[in-house]
Amino acid sequence: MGRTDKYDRCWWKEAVVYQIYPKSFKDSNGDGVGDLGGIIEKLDYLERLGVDVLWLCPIYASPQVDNGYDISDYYRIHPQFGTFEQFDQLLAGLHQRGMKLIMDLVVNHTSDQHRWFREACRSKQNPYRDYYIWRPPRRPLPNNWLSFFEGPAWQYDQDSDEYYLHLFSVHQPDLNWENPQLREEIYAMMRWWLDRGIDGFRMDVINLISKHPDFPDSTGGGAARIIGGEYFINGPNVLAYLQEMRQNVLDKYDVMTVGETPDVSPEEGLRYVGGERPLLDMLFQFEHMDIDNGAEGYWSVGDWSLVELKRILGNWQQHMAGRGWNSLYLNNHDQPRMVSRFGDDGEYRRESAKMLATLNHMLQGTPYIYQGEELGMTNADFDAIAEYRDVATLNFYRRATEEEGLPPEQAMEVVRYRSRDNGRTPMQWSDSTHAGFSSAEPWIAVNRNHSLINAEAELEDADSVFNYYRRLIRLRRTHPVIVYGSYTDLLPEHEQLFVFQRSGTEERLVVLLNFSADPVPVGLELPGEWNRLIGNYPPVMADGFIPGTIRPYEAMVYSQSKESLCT
Ligand code: TEU
Repeated sequence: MGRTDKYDRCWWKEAVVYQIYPKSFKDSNGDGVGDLGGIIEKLDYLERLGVDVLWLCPIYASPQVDNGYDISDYYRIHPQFGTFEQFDQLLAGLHQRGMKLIMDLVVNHTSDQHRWFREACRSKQNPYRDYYIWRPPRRPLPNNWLSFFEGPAWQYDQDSDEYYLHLFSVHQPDLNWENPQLREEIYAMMRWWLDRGIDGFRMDVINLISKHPDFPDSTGGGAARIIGGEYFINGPNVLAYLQEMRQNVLDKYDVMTVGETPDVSPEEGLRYVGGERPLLDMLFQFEHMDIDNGAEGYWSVGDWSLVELKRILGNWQQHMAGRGWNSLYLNNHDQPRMVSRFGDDGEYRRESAKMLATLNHMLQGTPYIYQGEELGMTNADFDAIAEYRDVATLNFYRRATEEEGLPPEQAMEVVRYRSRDNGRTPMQWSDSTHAGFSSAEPWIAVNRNHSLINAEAELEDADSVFNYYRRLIRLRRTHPVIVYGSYTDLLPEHEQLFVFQRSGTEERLVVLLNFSADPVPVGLELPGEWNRLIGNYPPVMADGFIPGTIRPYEAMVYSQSKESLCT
């Protein structure tokens, strides 16, 4: 890898992560729901793609109100997903292939069916009562905080005449991290999974675990995108808890951690991932995911601009450089598909899928691929609300149409754009019935474009989105500048082009991306000899030169050796 001793090298910086949403990945036992057996079947596929790490969304015991983010037992696998025998087989299969596994850690809340919560509900004296957050009744509610999934964040418990806090659904009561015993239980559970051999955690809404002890009413003035957020996002003790977690658990293992952190700025982000001994390895920041929020926030759609996207991503690049580390993602199980959102899911679907992939793999940070992204999968394209399954989507639709009188067509327009189900339709493995995902009717409908977009076709076609991803991932292995080089935006004000430079000890790259359906002149002086590394169109110029015009949704990466410039 050349003179890499100059870099602060880590395996998780060099890795490419693939995110699996188990319910929608592959069904092996014909019940219409994806499972561990299905993932095991597809290990060769993942190895062929070339990814290093799998991130598995929750597979724990759960009533599935929020598809597994409502956990009723951290030490059991939900029977629909499989058994521990299969889990161990999956882990061994990955490790044999030199791949790693990280699991979702969901410890801001549990399911209301968790034993702790059931005990807590028995009486105010129960030792588990304090594992959750209870407030005495106050008219009309303990405070005005809202849940991420609609309505007040408080639920009344008749038996005890108290309210409990739930920042997500009513069936996801928030844990009380103030309680040291609860924290110890969580650390023990983490050690238990790590001792089983897993390689790290993705930590669900980890910056929400510490709430302001006075539970004040929100004046709505904070930057946070949800009422009350200023009192529970990056709360007073969150860093202390993470420090304790590191000391009690993470320091003892060579693992990777990525914290999911809504509403974190790069400055705040550095408090988690910066400094001599970072608390976490990297974060999922949300700024670029909030770019198209409309005037009424998340459930309204606004315009986004490339200049703003570049500003956000560039700002994270700059802040993390040499101080922290970025995670790179353009979609996941909570977000619309990236081609439908930032590219063109019609005429230029393939080109724009590859162009966006180039962006995600060429910035500094660890790229995350969300299942199906490597096929250029698009938004769900459902016609009726009855086809949607996501609790957040259905809650929004009910509020909008029943409480606020929004015409159903208007509510559906937002749902079709924004719904988390856009990313949750089954993986499109083939053009056969149910897209080869299952032999039975899937729990959520398959996208009707599976006859055109599917893994079988992608694997065969040398020019496919899938094979472009393989090439991108391979480049990372041979060009350390992709992982470690510094970042400079060369055209920050350009409205259609994203052009940036990466500069390492031996090599310089220029990445040129066209975010529009028009051919656009580059208008940049890029002296010297350039070698084309990858592109999503056939080259027009002889090697050595960068073309002056970029075609619709074109992506190109050019490299220049620094030595060649000096001699
Ligand atoms: O998501 C947290 C979160 O912030 C989302 O609810 C977000 O507001 C929404 O998806 C739009 O951006 C995590 C998980 O990723 C999500 O699947 C869970 O539903 C949620 O936590 C609760 O565990």
